[in-house]
Amino acid sequence: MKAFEPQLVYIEPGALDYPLGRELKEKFEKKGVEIRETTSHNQVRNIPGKNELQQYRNAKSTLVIGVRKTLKFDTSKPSAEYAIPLATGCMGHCHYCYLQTTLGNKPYIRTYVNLDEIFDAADQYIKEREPEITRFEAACTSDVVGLDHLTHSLKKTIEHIGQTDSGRLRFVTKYKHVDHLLDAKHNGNTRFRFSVNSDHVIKQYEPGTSSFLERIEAAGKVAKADYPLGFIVAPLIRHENWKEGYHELFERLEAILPLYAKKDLTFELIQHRFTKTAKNIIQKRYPKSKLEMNEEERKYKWGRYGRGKYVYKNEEADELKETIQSYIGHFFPQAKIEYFT
Ligand code: 0TT
Ligand code: SF4
Repeated sequence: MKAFEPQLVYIEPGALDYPLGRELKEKFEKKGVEIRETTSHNQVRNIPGKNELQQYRNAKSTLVIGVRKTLKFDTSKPSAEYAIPLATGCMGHCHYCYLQTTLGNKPYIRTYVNLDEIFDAADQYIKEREPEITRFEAACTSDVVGLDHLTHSLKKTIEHIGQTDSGRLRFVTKYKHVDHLLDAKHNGNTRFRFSVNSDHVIKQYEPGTSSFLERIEAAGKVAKADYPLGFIVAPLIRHENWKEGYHELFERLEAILPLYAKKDLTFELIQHRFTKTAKNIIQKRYPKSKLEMNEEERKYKWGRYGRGKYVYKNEEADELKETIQSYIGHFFPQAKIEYFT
């Protein structure tokens, strides 16, 4: 898996008021990538492609260099108190990805260059809660690691949070491109998580991401660099032979992970969910996908603002939870399971 390189770059004029904006412009000029100026990211239209599907595919290799205007952070339960905005969008093509609905018709990748303003806002949130710890999730709207070899904004965030007493950072990735993050002064304040799944789920539903082995190899490096390490097992899917599939996942994980990576380990478990809107979008964008989204076989869970979603029925969700918990208990008895949702 090669590190992401955009095919087309848009720059919002305000972005050039910031050092990172100017640096990125120069970087892509040198690489010879086509650069277009735009007045605002809402003006990013005309993404090439002769139909919607092609435009969607091209958007996923388009990078917008922009300024984050709202410095009010969203909440991010259950993984953290707040979502820290560094980027939106992702180069991956996971069929089940919730960004397909949450980002609406803006599937391009957008990175924010006004980092000092974002860090000031984070500092305010930390201060309000002190002496309580405040956790920031950097992976709510993007896979930031997959992009960071270009921007290093995650690296700067890691170092910024590393300097705080009560701030913590966490993010999750499916990419192996972690080398530049290994020497970041994280001070133990960042939990570096990798998304893992059964072989079936990774092969069927996660095109455009690093392989299982690549992710675990990267996880070993991250643990060696003394980051607290975690795994998100998501989405948990009851596919054919799922019990064997997930058993094999934990068995392989245990066998490959070096010993030092096992001493401070967390797991987060998220069952597959979808909305009606998501189902429609997925069927358009990945028409051959075998992702199972049969409303009759699911339970409807009411959500805020009428945005309900379909999850597994209680009995099936319980079985899923207990099975996975027992595998973790067996292979990683010292690890902490943070939640099942
Ligand atoms: O499969 C998507 C589901 O996974 C969502 O319901 C959020 C959840 N999730 C994602 C989670 O439980 N833990 C994580 O660490 C996440 C990777 C990050 C996250 C995102 C989160 O913890 N809490 C959230 O509220 N989100 C937001 O959910 C981001 C986005 O706006 C929204 C999508 O439902
Ligand atoms: Fe979505 Fe994560 Fe896959 Fe990117 S890697 S497409 S953010 S699920």
